[in-house]
Amino acid sequence: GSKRTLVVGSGVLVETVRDEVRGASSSYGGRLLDGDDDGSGHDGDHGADVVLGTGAAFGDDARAAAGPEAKAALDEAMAVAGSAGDREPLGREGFVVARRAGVTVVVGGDGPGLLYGMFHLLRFPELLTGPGRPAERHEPAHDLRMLDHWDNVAVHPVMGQVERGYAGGSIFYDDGEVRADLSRGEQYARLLAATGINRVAINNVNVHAREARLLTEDLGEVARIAEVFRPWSIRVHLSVNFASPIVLGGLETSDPLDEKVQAWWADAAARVYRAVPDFGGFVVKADSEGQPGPFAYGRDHADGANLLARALAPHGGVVHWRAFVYNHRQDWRDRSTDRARAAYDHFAPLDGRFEDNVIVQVKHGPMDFQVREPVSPVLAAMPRTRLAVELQVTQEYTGQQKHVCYLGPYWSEILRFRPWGAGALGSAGIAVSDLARGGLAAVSNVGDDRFWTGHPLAQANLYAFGRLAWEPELDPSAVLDEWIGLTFPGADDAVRASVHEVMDGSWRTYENYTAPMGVGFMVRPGHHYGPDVDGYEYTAWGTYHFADRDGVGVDRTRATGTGFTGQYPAPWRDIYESLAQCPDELLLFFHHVPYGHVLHSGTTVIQHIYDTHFAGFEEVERMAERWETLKGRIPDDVFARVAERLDEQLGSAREWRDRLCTYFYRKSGVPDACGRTIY
Ligand code: GCW
Repeated sequence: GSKRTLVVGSGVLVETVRDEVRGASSSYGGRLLDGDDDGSGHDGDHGADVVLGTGAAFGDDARAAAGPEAKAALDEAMAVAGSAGDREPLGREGFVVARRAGVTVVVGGDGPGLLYGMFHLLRFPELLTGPGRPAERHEPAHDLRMLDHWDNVAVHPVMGQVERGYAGGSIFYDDGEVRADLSRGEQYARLLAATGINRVAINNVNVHAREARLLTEDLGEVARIAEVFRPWSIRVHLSVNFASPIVLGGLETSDPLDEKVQAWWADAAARVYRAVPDFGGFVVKADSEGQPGPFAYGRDHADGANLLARALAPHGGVVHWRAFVYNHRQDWRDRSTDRARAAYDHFAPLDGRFEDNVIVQVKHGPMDFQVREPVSPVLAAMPRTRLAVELQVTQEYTGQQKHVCYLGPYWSEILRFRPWGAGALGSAGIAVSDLARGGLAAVSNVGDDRFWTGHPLAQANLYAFGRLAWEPELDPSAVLDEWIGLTFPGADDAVRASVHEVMDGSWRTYENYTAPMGVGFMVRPGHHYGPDVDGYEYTAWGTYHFADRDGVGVDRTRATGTGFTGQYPAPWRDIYESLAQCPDELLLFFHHVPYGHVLHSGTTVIQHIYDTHFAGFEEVERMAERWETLKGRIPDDVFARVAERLDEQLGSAREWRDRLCTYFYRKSGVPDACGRTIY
């Protein structure tokens, strides 16, 4: 409505807030009150309807400008922003919202908090109208909320412009160069700030020759990108190649204990900070899938990570060192090697050896972003290390943005997982999100596609990641409703309900028609789209299901298998070990079982495979029907793009269903108890 908004404070981020209010006022009516009127914002007989400011800025002048009606809300907000008892004063990124006497006040801890507070009002417009509301204090659970781009500067012959990107080209690069026009990046920065993201790594963790040069020759270009993010409180990070001293510096070694190597990195870091004073730090994939690393010199990953950490420390930067280290040249005949064990085996022994500014970044599961995996045991094994949990927003293994797959519920389960159980007396154990003292990171799903994410509904995953990184305890279904409300403004309740219906259960639907009970993969090697049950079975990648005529699954028990269950603390080491206690949805991740094994659900493994695959396909049919009802009730282009992708999803789900059912029928010889068509 025609709100009169006063913004107080100074600095880049406060200016951003002013610009936003000015823009919103000119589109929706209302007015930004500033010094231009009569020296105060107070004109005629009433002051501001909305007051936004950083805590430090509310002196007498600002209070006078806000007008007498704002006093009650302002006093209350300031009190809640302050310290009390064992409560600390509001941090820089925190904000307080209060509404009294018809005035809404947002107090930001500092510029970032003010920015987040403003977006909070846009998300919950009811805070701008209606009756008073007691002050609410909001602060992020994690200081580091990061998106990683797997964007290449130069188009890679196999992986293209964006590795595992399903939304067109890169918003930063165009075949070999940083884009001259970064306006798309500006919109992206604003979008990310609105979800609460505050860090972005702008290049692929697989750092090829062209991309390596971002660290040296192209620093001016990196600075241009950083400039785009700065007004939105987002710091830029670079993925770097561990062999940079050789590749870029002409040295003969990149041994972390070599003094010349150390000096090279110290110099490199100093140069980066001269170009980008608020640079965030480095992301490193080392000794993984062909990337260079410390192993070449007989050093370990603490030596490697500390090398970079020491170079960055004087400037306030951090190293995100990825724990995704495993043998990708495994012999499938070798049953003693278990890829799931690798991250823990490499990293848990190093706990306590990392510098303070090292963050070990751990994929949420022990394998690789499958539709269902247990939570990585590394997250409970390194109490003296700052860990970050890495999620995958880009849908590499979850339908590649051709399928609807809302991942909020999955991430919520992961972040709420309690590695030490919930305690016999009901006292909660520690949640994974509390262990992640290095914050959350996720691979972005955004490209230069007109809908940003290829599938318009995949935007919800980007949104949910930001929201859950800020507050891991949020209900993912409510987060979905927030996204629907923001994306389809003005839509009626029935439209919202239909979109919700299509999306909310879509992760479990995807699971239903793909690899069963946590066994994973079964995708086409290389691009990872569509079914290929034995595609990886005899390869070097360590991703096997071991199906034969009698049964299926990976024996990861201590008693008879790879011993992976022993990487968990109690009670999970025992729950997962026990065939009787292991949750159905993870059964084939932990156990090799006969097809006739009876699940907790009461059905057999083989019948469960048939049932879930038929059900999954039917769920997609219902999603598509439901979507049809939205024709003409939401923007046509969005409707059409989603409809077209649902067609593809339907065909793909059918293919998954029939291949999986046929495969297991042929292996087991057990017919479907319901007599459905199996080929
Ligand atoms: O999931 C796998 C992907 C690779 C990726 C790798 C990683 C960037 O298939 O494309 O490489 O994970 O996380 O490093």
